[in-house]
Amino acid sequence: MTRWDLTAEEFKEAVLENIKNQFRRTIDQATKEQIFQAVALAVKDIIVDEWIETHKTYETKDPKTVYYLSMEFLMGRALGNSILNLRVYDVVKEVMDALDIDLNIIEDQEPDPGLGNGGLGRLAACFLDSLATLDYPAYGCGIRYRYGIFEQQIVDGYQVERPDEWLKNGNPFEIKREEYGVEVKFLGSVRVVKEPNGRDKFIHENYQSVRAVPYDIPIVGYNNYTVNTLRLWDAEAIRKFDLESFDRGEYHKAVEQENLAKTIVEVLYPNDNHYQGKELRLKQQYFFVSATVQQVLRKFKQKHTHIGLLPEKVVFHINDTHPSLAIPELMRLLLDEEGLEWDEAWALTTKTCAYTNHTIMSEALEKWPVELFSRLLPRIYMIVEEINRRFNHFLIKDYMVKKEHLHRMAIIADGDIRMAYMSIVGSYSVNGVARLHTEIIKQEVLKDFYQVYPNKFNSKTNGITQRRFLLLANPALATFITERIGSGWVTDLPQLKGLETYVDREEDQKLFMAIKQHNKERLADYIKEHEGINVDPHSIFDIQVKRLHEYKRQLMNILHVMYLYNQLKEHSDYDMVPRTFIFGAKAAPGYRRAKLIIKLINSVADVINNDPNIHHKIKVVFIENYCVSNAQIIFSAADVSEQISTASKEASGTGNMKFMLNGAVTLGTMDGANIEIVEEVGEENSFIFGMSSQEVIRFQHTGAYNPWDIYNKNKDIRKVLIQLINGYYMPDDPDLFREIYDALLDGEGQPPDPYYILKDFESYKEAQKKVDEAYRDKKRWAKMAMLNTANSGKFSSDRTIEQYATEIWGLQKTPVDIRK
Ligand code: 26V
Repeated sequence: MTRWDLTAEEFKEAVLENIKNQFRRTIDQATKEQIFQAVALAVKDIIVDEWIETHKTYETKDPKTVYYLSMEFLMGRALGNSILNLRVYDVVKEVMDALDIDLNIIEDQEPDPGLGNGGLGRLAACFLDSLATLDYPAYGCGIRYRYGIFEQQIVDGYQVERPDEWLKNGNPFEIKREEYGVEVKFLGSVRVVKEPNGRDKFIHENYQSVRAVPYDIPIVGYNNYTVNTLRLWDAEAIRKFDLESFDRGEYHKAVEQENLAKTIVEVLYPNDNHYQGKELRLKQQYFFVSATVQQVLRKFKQKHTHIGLLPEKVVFHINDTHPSLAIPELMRLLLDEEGLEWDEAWALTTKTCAYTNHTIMSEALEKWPVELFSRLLPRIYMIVEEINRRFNHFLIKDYMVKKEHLHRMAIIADGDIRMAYMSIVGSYSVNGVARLHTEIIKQEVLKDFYQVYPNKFNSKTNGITQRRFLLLANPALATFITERIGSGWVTDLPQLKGLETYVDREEDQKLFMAIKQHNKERLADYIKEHEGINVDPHSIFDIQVKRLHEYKRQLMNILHVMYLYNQLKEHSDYDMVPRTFIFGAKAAPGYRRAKLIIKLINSVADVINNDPNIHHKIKVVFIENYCVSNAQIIFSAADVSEQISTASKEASGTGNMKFMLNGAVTLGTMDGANIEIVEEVGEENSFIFGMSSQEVIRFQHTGAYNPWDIYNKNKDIRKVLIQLINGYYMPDDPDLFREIYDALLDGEGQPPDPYYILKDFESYKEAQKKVDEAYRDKKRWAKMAMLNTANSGKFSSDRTIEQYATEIWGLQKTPVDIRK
């Protein structure tokens, strides 16, 4: 059975059979969760035939393949997306309707696979969708974490983390591939012996090891036959069956190995943009990278006798530095297993690896202590040392770098291994994720490396998949668009430009805004159900959803809400369009200040939402547990998209693109991809404010910023700040938010207000005022919103992936044809 010849009758039969065989029940006895499992298995049945065909095609044609290595894949739910990409949504819906079952409720039974933190993991998921849709041979390679990103609850205004048990009922889409298991070795020591031919042989002894076993998840292309693979590695203990026969010493070791296996894949690190040198994290990194590289080489050797062909058939893409051990691991296999000389191995490695940088935040740059690294990965450390030694030598010889200046660029320095530097030296391509970000990398953060390797550096502006974030998440708007310009946009987003013809037609403006209204009501229902708050769907929906981080400045947003509330309290006739300020954000569990900002948002919400005297002009909502599945309800309901990071800090952002696609207007700084968004839609259709990245960088260099000057001059700001410490929002604990006040004004040893919140506040306030004015003019607003959708074509991950495929990876499209 393929997606093209599926009938309703067949599908229904398949679902009923699955319920019988899996649960010994009939459909009317089955729980919703069981029906979900049965439907998912019926869908998987369609997918698997095409999956097999795809891999047969790859087997025969033997095309170059990208292995996208990533610690994170923030996939979101698979069922709805799979049936949409298979184009069997209508058939499945018909069957469910006939059975009197609500398909949406069945979809809601699926746990949201949250194997990622935020932007970097979601980008990887969008890329997989585009790769499959564009017929490119690709694998996503990562870790099958037992627990994904924690589930956030808000208790008494505070974030509380609960484990995410996404595998509790099994995953109907995955297939365990026992036969592809490989061994990964840690710890121990390396003995060097001379071989008769004079070569050194490196023998890794007294190690502990685990067995890496892959689980494959299908990635269904849209409207084609391609089904690619997300390969997630699980860890199992080696030889666990003969535990009993071990003597005491070995028994101990066996238990250790058992524990090692269990702990490695236990949980996703919930940090975003903050590095901590944790041993377990390094184990995770080497575990999945070693398993992947070993398995890819094994497969390559089954087809090819000449290892020199490797770069023509394989590319390892390194998603941030987290999988950068692919570089020394590939070197190890080429040297120790294939017997290549260093120079040959290095030439192959540096033609096979490509690296993307996703952040310039210095606290996110990975550097592993030599002591830890060399103990855990003794052979890999020897290789990194040699890479460093040769790189230093090259700098001295070819670039006349003076010995005393080597330190700045060294891969190993001050007792640390700097992973970004190793990634650049070991890759043939280094890319940033938006134009500004790439420029900052080249001119500031990695300037020395840009001077040495100018040709490696390139820019690939991020993108998002319109299949999930418009076609699936906003069906009403999708239909509106297709009725006017046809359905080509689903795989060719720039066609949205065709909507420009309609932006001045009053009838279409009204329809467009009616769809927005419908989506706002859907979100209002969600908010009522989950947060118990009534919001007015006719108010402006002003939304900021993203990880909580100081540089993203959720604090500036809530301080402005406090300011508006003061205006309403001071002037009974204060004129503003009613506004609902919506937040959604997880904070890293150890990031104290971020968690305090969540508490502040909730405290402000409590006071404002319960004040009858402001006539519901402002509501503040914090949506619990922001994740891919509720994101699919949130983006389509926004009027205003808050993208207010301190300029230079947000590498790209991708939420900004999801809002734009769904007809929200950006209120933002000139940062990351916002710059390119404004370039596409025009400054007159956005609300831009704040310092430029150059100004921020200059201030950072000179340190010429004193927030007290602003505090003293600006009484509105002063009033808001004093409310942080006088118990206005926290009568029982007036000192709770003092930390925030202090950080903005004095900095406690740090520079004060390092993200320039007070500096940008006035200009943010002005921009917000303009939003209010613009919204009063219904036609003007409708046109702006429509123009945002119409001009979002550039931000499809299809465009991004075409650029990676042609400019970095050198892939050929390899379509799958089933109708032979
Ligand atoms: C960094 C770290 C540091 C070590 C500890 C664990 C951990 C986990 C995740 C990260 C990722 C930080 C980088 C990141 O997510 N960058 C985001 O990438 C998006 C996709 O390119 C981009 O749109 C966002 O602007 C950027 O912040």
